[in-house]
Amino acid sequence: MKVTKAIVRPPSAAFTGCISEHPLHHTVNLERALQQHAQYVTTLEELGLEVIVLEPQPSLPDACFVEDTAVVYGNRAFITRPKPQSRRDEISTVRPVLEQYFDCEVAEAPATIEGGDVIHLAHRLISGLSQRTNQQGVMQMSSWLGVPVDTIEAPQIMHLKSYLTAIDDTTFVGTGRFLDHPVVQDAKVIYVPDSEHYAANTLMINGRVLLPAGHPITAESITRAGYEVIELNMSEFQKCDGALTCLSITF
Ligand code: CIR
Repeated sequence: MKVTKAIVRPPSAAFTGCISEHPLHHTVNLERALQQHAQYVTTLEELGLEVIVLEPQPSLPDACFVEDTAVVYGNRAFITRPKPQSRRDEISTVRPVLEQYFDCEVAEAPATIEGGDVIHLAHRLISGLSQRTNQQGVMQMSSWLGVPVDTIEAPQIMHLKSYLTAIDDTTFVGTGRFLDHPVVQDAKVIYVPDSEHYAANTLMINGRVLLPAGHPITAESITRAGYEVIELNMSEFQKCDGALTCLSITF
C-alpha cells in the first residue's frame, strides 16, 4: 500500500512519566527521545512522505504514540478508545486532524482498542485481542471501516504488533509466538529470533523497511528477502514500551 502522509507527535516533557514496564524506564532521556523522533520524521520525509506534526501534549505522557489513537482504511478512520484511562484524552487531540482527511467514527464503551494491535493488509486487517483491545473494539472497527478483521487471541500481551508486522500483503516479520497461527498461514515469514524480539515491529514505507537499530540478524534476513532496510535508533521509545509503528499514523 503506497502511503503519502504520516501524522506524528513529538514527546512532551511529560514523556518520562509514560506507562511502561520496561526495566530501563527510569533512564529515559527526553532530549535523546526528541533527537530520535526528529530522525524518524526526517526519514519519513526522505522517503517522500508529507509529515503532519502535531503539537506535543504536556499533560499526556504517552501522546507521542499516535498510532494507538486511530486505525485508517480507505477513506475512513476509526478513532479508538485506549484501554488506559490516562490515554483517553489523546483522542480529542488527534480527531480534528483526521477529520481533514477521513470520515471518522469513534469507538464506544465497552470497546477498547488501540492501533498497536492492528496489522493492515490490502483486503483485511488482523487485530490482536490483547490487554488493550477487546472483541467489541474489533467489531466496531470492522463495521465502520467495512473490512474483515481476523483476530489473534493474545490476552497476555499489550499489542500484537510488538510480535508480528507485515511488510507486504503476503510477508510477515515476527517472533515465533504467532507464526503458526491460522491467520498468517500461507504467508511468507521472516523469523525474528527471541534475542532480537524488538525488531518484530517493523514499519514498511513504500518498499523500504524501517527497523530499530541493533538487530543484525533480522536486518540481514529482511535484506536477503529483497527489501531495503533503514535502521533507526529507538532506544528511548523502547524504554517506554513503544516502537517504530507506534510513532505514526501513515496513509
Ligand atoms: C503505552 O503503554 O500505552 C505506551 N507507553 C506505549 C504504547 C506503544 N504503542 C504501540 O505499540 N502502538
